[in-house]
Amino acid sequence: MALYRQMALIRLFEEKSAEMYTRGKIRGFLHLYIGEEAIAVGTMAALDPTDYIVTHYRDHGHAIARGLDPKAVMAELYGRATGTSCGKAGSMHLFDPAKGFMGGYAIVGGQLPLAVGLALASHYLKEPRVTVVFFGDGALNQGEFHEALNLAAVWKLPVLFYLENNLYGMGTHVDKTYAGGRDVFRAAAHYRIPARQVDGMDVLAVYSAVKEVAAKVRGGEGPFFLEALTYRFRGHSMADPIHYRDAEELQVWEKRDPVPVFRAYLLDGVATEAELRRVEQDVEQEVEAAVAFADSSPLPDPSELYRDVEDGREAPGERRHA
Ligand SMILES: Cc1ncc(C[n+]2csc(CCOP(=O)(O)OP(=O)(O)O)c2C)c(N)n1
Ligand SMILES: [Mg+2]
Repeated sequence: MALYRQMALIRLFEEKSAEMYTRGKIRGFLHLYIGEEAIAVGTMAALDPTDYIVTHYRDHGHAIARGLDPKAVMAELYGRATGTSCGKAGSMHLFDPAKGFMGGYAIVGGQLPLAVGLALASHYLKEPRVTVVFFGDGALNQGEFHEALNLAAVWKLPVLFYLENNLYGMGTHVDKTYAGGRDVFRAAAHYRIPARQVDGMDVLAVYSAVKEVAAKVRGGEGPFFLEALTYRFRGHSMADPIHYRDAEELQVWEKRDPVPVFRAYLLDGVATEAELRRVEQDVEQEVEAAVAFADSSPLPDPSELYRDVEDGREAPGERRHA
């Protein structure tokens, strides 16, 4: 039930974000995680609170599943001072080191070397910490993807490379950009990193897979590569009219929508309709509260402009997230 609640929360949060973007309350970029919720929710449930998460710009689902407050996340999307990064980072750069959430990153693949660095630190400090780094199929062809896998393997670092293969990078199908074929997880074999696929539309399958492979990584076996097979139901960003994919393909994947599929599973002997409704009402209230919080929060004061920015103007020790 907790897994269902989180998936329903992320779905509704994303739908509400789209609405608020259309109303002009959220500006700039907005990339929705709708369709991929089972990955974030199943994964975070299987990790330890001390683990590190590093991710890409499609990061709202990961952040909420990791326990960042939806109010602070919505306020960040709105650019308000009460947001996770004081309203100065926005949708693509959610961040909360207290939760081990080491950031969403906008540069495709840029998070991979950062994750290897975090894992190197854990290795030196002998901390039993796993660094999980999410990336999309679009990151596969970046040089730093290979650099990161290679170094992690050479140094046997505790990092879980986590590919969310949703078949598209912006408007381009993975078959047109990646020469290695559909079983992308095989890319890890070149670096002798063990790898497997998981059904990214099945929250329980994700949970079991991550439990198993995170234990290996934590136990000192070196990196692991997990490929979750998934699909994004919306465009790349709010600016994308999705003319490039056919309606039939979407229909096939929508039948596997992780939220209603798991709901039906629960109804078959785990929960009653009334219990599920209560969860959904609860989630609606939580999302409404997040919107109300963002709406009533102030914009950052202009005097904040240079705080937390690496331009040498701030006094040492002044940084909030230090
Ligand atoms: C280095 C770099 N090149 C290009 C872009 C522009 N860009 C933003 S998202 C994206 C596609 C990434 O697709 P994928 O990794 O599959 O992630 P998804 O959006 O499917 O979650 C591109 C090319 C970028 N942000 N960074
Ligand atoms: Mg993709």
